[in-house]
Amino acid sequence: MMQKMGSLHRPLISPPPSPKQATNHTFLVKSCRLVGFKGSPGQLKTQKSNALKCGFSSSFKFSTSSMAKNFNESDEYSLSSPSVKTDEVILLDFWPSMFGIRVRVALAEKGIEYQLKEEDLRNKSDLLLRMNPVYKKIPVFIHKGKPICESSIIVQYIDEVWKDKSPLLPSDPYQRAQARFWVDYIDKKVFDAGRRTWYTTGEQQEAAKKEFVEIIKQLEEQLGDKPYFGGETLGYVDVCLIPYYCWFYTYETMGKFNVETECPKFIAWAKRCMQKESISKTLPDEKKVFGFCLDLRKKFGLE
Ligand code: GS8
Repeated sequence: MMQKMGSLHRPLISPPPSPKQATNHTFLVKSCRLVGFKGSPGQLKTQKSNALKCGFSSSFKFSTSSMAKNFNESDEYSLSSPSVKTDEVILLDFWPSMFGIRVRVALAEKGIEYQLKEEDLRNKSDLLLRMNPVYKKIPVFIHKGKPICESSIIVQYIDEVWKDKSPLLPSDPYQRAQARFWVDYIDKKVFDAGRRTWYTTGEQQEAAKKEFVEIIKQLEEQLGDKPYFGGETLGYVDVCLIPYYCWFYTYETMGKFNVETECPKFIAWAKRCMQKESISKTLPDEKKVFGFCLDLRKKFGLE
């Protein structure tokens, strides 16, 4: 049975319901609107109790990027900058998603205010289904009412529209193609191998650990002696790769291995990135991600 589970291609944080889970959705974040909370203490209590249902009683924090605002379709916000209206920029997201985190990091790097709408992936909002009818997945970036889907495409879009601050993609076409190549490599390799380090057991898990380290070694080689994949400054590859770092604790603890011993330069790069506020304030707490995954493993009978 374990064998079968590990070989299935299922989305990491929205597994299909098993008969056991079909009646129990409490491990999912249920429509949490916690960012920039402005409600009454009573409302806050309700929100906390929803959060506790998600299984993060000890580690749950009511804070994320200061750039993100609580979303409500009827809400209006006063704007700090006339050129960036918060009602123009909405992100449909789910907090542990490395794909969503990419977009949040890009927005933080550029200093763009936005409204964050946390999705319940078991009960997707009409807005998500309307904005991403093809894949029905987060993240979806809605700019002036128009949706952009797929995290790497969203990050490129953000870079093109807000080009004045913190350019992410190189201006040289060849270098740009190289950056895209590596993000494509990350998309094809890191997510899947990473997932298998914590979501499988036995031989499959052993193979996943080896594969994961090989992938990271390949990336480390590409980094070379540069401070960032983008060179002297944070770039497109960095933004698309760093969200995985808050999952490393889960991969390493559940897989019982250590990436740093094999890839010290890669971990030094990740720590360097974490010194940037746009990243440290955006990535969720690694222990919170771990708690989330532990719950999933239990639900799937892997614990
Ligand atoms: C992947 C998005 C994705 O898998 C991207 O944006 O880069 N290639 C896309 N989103 C997941 C959550 S993160 O694992 C999702 O929305 N799943 C819901 C579902 O599959 O129903």
